[in-house]
Amino acid sequence: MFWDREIEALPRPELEALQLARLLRTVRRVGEHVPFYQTRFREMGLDPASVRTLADVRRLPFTTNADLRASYPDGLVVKGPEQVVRLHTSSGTTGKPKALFFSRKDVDEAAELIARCLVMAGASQHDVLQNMMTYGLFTGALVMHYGAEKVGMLVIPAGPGNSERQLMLMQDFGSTVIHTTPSYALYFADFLERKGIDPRKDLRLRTGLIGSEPYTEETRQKIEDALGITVFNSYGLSEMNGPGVAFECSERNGMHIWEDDYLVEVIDPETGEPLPDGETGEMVLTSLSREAMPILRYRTRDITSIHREPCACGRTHARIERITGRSDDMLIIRGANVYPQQVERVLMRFPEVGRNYLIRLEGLDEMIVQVELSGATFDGQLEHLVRLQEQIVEKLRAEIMVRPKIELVAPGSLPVSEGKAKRVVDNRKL
Ligand code: DLL
Repeated sequence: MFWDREIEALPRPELEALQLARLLRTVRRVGEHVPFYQTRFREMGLDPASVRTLADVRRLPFTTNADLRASYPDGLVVKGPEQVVRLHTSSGTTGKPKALFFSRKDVDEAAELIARCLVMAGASQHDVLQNMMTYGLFTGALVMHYGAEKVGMLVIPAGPGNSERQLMLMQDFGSTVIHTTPSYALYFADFLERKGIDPRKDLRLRTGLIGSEPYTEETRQKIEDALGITVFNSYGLSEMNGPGVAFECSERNGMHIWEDDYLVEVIDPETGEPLPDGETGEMVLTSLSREAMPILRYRTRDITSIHREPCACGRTHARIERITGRSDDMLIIRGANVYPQQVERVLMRFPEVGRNYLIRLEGLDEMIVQVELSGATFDGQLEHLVRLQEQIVEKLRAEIMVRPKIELVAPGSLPVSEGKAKRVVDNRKL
């Protein structure tokens, strides 16, 4: 099923022609109306009129997280006739957030992209969406909300947390689709198990739109098994409208990135040089349709690869691989490079492992992984637990080249946040 077949299945030459027209328009507009880019172009000796092909995108300057923070509150906004109608922010871990502005057309286009994603996941106006993301400055809930209304779904703006109320809403209004993070989906599955609710029998859930945090294929499997739903990976970032940038189709072999609105590159994060399709590196995105606040070559820091071969679903837009982490997520532990996702992949392959984990780094480079067990395993025999602990250490050592200490803990005992999961606590005194 397509929301807008014409654009979703546009033959690639036409898609690229559309991209080029939009790129040229974007470059011209920021060159005329955004002092930040005017300065950059001048410093680089770049005449915006000399940008003529899609490959010329490589001659444009990168925009970084630091640039966005430095231009807070509104340094990147186009000083043009378009009315700005909405503000979102992306919270950083430190200091000021990044402020993102939307024109009326931006709000509408973001909703269009969500509508494409929802229909791609098999949703229709007969569905009830329980939107369990945070409403407010975060893009996650509101952008999804507008898109789901466009499709004609009944949207329940539940927001995150308060599992009792989530369950009540699900039961009373027959929610069929949930939108949440992988960490909350797993937490909620635990909650249902503790309440003795069998989602397959007692609820009408069918589909999970799960994103906003990295997660592994193993975690997807856990969520699907625990909630009896099909999980679609959903990728986005506030700088590019929030959710709806890339999303899985029914083939679930990568996420289609909406190339009519986003020009995607993958680069070597060290050198900034472009990498060929299929190679893994940092994704860089240029917004092609944003009116209020276009961004050129945004360094997402998300690690993935891009594939442009045709997809069996009929869509022509490229696919990106599941994000394996962020270039700034990488931990250096005793000289080894470790991504939290590697740890998650190993842990979630153990059926005895429950639904949450936390990596703690202490003292002089000591790695401790706290692992929640499933209910049945936690109540099991001590020898079994000791053996399990050893097996986890061995599998992790083989994957990350570091021998961690494993602490097996009770289900539901590790902290969960309403927003994004915090997987690493670094208390090292190095
Ligand atoms: O998380 C937007 C969003 C909301 C996406 C709801 C999907 C669903 P930010 O708070 O700006 O925006 O965070 C963006 O989150 O650069 C990635 O590092 C990470 N991220 C988002 N989706 C995924 C995903 C929203 N499916 C940052 N897999 C991005 C891995 C993801 N990482």
